[in-house]
Amino acid sequence: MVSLAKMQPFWYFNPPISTCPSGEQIVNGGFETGDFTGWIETGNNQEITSFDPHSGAYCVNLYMFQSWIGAIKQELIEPISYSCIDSFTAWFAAGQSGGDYLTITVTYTDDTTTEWTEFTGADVDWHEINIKSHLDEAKIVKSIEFKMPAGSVDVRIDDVSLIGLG
Ligand SMILES: [Ca+2]
Repeated sequence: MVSLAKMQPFWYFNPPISTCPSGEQIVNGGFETGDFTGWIETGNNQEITSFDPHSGAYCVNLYMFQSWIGAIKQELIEPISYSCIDSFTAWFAAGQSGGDYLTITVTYTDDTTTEWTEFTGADVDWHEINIKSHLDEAKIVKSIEFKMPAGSVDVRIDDVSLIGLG
């Protein structure tokens, strides 16, 4: 006679364990501290501004001045695999000078990167970037950087968000 114990499905003994981090993984993604808390200023020209933020009281403005460019980067508190990412988004808009470009660079734990450039269109409206849709599904994200490509002038960023599935 077969015992009941032997008839238990495999998952009874090996329940799936989620190791994904939960909730918001970006520190100060809306810049509402009014400073660069959580971010590394990797360029020369970046400032917190209260000019028309996407939400709250502040956003960040990357701008060009005397050929120096603006850039900011955030190292995640904990690297996160693609399969653990529920959503990864940001909002960006041209500054007061019109349509402009923004380069996004995601770095993985093996130090390879995914990099692409977005264009605001010729207006000052906010646009959402679906960062997750650009990612390498086989890799683990460790940082994200926003910078102005050469020839760009004035770009705002707000509400950077990475939600974990845990
Ligand atoms: Ca904000």
